[in-house]
Amino acid sequence: MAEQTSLNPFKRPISPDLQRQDDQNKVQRITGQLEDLDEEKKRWLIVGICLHSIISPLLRRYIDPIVSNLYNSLKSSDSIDKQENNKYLKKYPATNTYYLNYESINNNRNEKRNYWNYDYKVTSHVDLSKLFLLPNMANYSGIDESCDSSALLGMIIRISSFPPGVKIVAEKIRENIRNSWAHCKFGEWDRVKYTNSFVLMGQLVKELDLGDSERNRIFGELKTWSTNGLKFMKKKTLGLEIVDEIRQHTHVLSEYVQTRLTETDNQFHSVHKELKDLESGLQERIENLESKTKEQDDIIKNLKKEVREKKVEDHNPKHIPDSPVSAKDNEIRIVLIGRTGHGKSATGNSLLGDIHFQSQMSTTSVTEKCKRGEFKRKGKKVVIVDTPGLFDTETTNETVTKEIIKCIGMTSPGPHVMVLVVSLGRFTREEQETVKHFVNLFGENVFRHMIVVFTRKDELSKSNLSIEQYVETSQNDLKTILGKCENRFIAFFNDAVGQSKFEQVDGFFEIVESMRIKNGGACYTNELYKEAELALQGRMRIEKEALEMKMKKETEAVRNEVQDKYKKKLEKELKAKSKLEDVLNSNKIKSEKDKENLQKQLDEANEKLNRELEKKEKEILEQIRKTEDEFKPKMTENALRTNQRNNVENERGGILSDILEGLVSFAKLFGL
Ligand SMILES: Nc1nc2c(ncn2[C@@H]2O[C@H](COP(=O)(O)OP(=O)(O)OP(=O)(O)O)[C@@H](O)[C@H]2O)c(=O)[nH]1
Ligand SMILES: [Mg+2]
Repeated sequence: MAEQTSLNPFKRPISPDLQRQDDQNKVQRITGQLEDLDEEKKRWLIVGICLHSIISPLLRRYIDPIVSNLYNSLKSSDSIDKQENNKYLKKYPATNTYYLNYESINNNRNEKRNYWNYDYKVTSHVDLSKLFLLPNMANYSGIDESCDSSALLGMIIRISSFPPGVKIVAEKIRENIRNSWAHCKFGEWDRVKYTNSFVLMGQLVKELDLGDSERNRIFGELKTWSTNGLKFMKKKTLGLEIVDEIRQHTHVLSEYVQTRLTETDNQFHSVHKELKDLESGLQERIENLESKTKEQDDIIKNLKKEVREKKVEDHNPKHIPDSPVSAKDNEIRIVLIGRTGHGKSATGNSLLGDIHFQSQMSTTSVTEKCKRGEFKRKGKKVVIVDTPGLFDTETTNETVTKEIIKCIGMTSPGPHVMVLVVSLGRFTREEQETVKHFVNLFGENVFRHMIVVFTRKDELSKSNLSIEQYVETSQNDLKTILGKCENRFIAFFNDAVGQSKFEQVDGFFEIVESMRIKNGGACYTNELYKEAELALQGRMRIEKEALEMKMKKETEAVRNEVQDKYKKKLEKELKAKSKLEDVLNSNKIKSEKDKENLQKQLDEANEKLNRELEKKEKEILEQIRKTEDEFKPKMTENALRTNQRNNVENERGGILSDILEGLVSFAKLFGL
C-alpha cells in the first residue's frame, strides 16, 4: 500500500474543507487502543475499502462504454430517446425479463407513480442504466463517483451486454460482499469470509477484459491490502504511512457513506458511525506512533552522540572495549592459538570430546586451514575454531597469519575465549614471539579473554609436579604472560581416558565461566572483528533476501498450481449454475413446484461452488504453509550466521572476500 500510493489512481486526498467539516462532526473518540478492535471489524473495514477504492472505480471504467453502446443501439432500434407514454419499452428487449424502471429519470418520482404523466424519453446512457435499478439505487448523476458499487453491480447483473462470467462473479460480490458489508453484521466477517472476499474480487478482475498491466496493477493493490490487512489483524507492527493510508481510506469511505445517508437505507447510519469510530481509533494510533517515532529519534540522536564521543576516546584500536553482551548470544566462541605442534588440535578434540581436528606428531604444520567444531554444553552452543600454528619450518608467519585471520569470520561478532596452547617444557624465545604476534594482531585487550592451556600434563605427572608448582618455577616471561591473563591456566593431558578426561574439560569451562562473569558476558572484539561483523551482517541480509525471494516465487508457483488444478472444476460448476439461473430467469418455467425445484438445485449448485472455493483456499494455504516451513528455518539469524561461517571455512567467497583485503592490509599495518 504505502509503496504503491503514488501510483494509486483511486486514492483521493482529503480536502481541508471536508476535513474541517468532518472534525466538527467528530463522534466521540474510542478510548481503547486500536488493538482492542475486533478482528471482524478490521476485516470488514479492509474489504470495504477495497470494494470502494479499487473495485468500484474499476467497474465504472468498465461499465461506462458498454452502457453507452447499448444506449446507442437502443436509440436506433427502439428510438428510446423519443419515447412517449403511449409507446415505450416496458421490458428490456434482450432478456424480456425485467420491467424497466422509469421512476428514477426525468424527475418522474415527483409524479408519485402517476405513470401516465411520466416522461419516458431516455436522453443519456446514464439514464438508461437507471432503468435497470431500483429507485433507491439510482440516485447518481453519472457513471462516476456518485455511482456506488451496489448500482454498478446491479447494472452488470441485469444488463445482458455483460459477459456471463462477469455477471456470475458480480452477483456473488453483491450478495457476499457488498450487501453483507452494508448490513454491518461484524460477526459474519470471519477469516473465511475475508479470504473469500479477496478471492471474489480477484475473480472479478480476472473476468473483466483488462490489459495485462492494468490487471496486474489491480491484483497488486488487492494483494497489498489483503496482506497489510492481515498484519493489521495480527497486531503486527504497521508503518506509520500504512496506518495513515488505512485512516485516509476509512475517511474517504466514511465520507462516501455520509452521502448515502439521505437514502431510506437506514443501515448506512450504523455503517457511518462505525467508520467514524474506526477513523478516530486510527488517528489515535497514528498519534501514538508519531510520539513513539519521536522518542526513538531522540534515543538514536543520543546514541549517535555517545558513539561520536566514544570514538574520540577509543581512537587507539588496541584499546577497543569489549562488545556488549547480546541477549541473543547463546554461544561460547573459542579460538585455539599457539605455536605449531603444541597440541592445539588435540586440545580442541579434548574439549569437543571427539576426534574432529587432525592432530599428530609431525615436523611440519599439521593444521593448515582454520577449522570449526561445534557442540552443546549446558544448553549453550560451543563453537571452537582451530588455527594453524606459528613458527612452522616450511610456512612463513605471514602466510599463517593470513589463514589465522579467517578465524575472525568464523567467530564473529567475537570470541569469548582465546586459548593459548603451550606445551609444557621450556618457554623459549619463539613461544614468547608467538604471544607477541597475537598481541600485535588482536591488541593487549586479548589478555582479558585469554586462558593458557598447558598440554602434556602426563609429562608433569611423571616428575610428580603440580601445574601450580611448575608455573611457580617457570621463567619470568611466562609468569608475566600468565599475570596478564590473571593466572587463568590449566594443564591438559590430551590422551586422557575415563574420569580425568571429563574433569579437565569441566575445569576448563569453570575458568571460562568465571572469566565470562568477570567480563560481564562480553566477547572480545576489535576493529577487525567489527569490520567482519558488518560484512557478515550484510551477507546475511543478502542471503535472507534471496531466500525470501525464492520462497515468494515458490509460494506463487504452488498457488498457481492449485489454482490451475481447480480452474476447470470451478468453471464447470459456474457454468452449471449459470445454466440453472438462465432457465429460472427465462420465464419458461410456469409451475411453482418446478420453480421451487429449480431454486433448490440452484442453491445446491451455489453451495457446491462455495465448498469448492473453500477447498481450494484451504489447499493453497496448506501448500504455502509447507513452503514456509521449508524456508523459514533457513532464514533464522542462527542458520544464516552458520551458513556464513561455513562459507568462510570452505573459502566460498562469503565475507572472506569482502574483508580479507582489509584485514591483510590491517595486519601489514602492524608489520605482520
Ligand atoms: N603426550 C602428549 N602428547 C600430546 C598432548 N597433546 C598433544 N600431543 C601430541 O602433540 C602432537 C601435536 O599435536 P597437535 O594437536 O597436532 O598440535 P597442533 O598445535 O595442532 O599442531 P599444528 O596443527 O601443526 O599447529 C601430536 O602428536 C599429539 O598427539 C598431550 O597432552 N600429551
Ligand atoms: Mg593442529
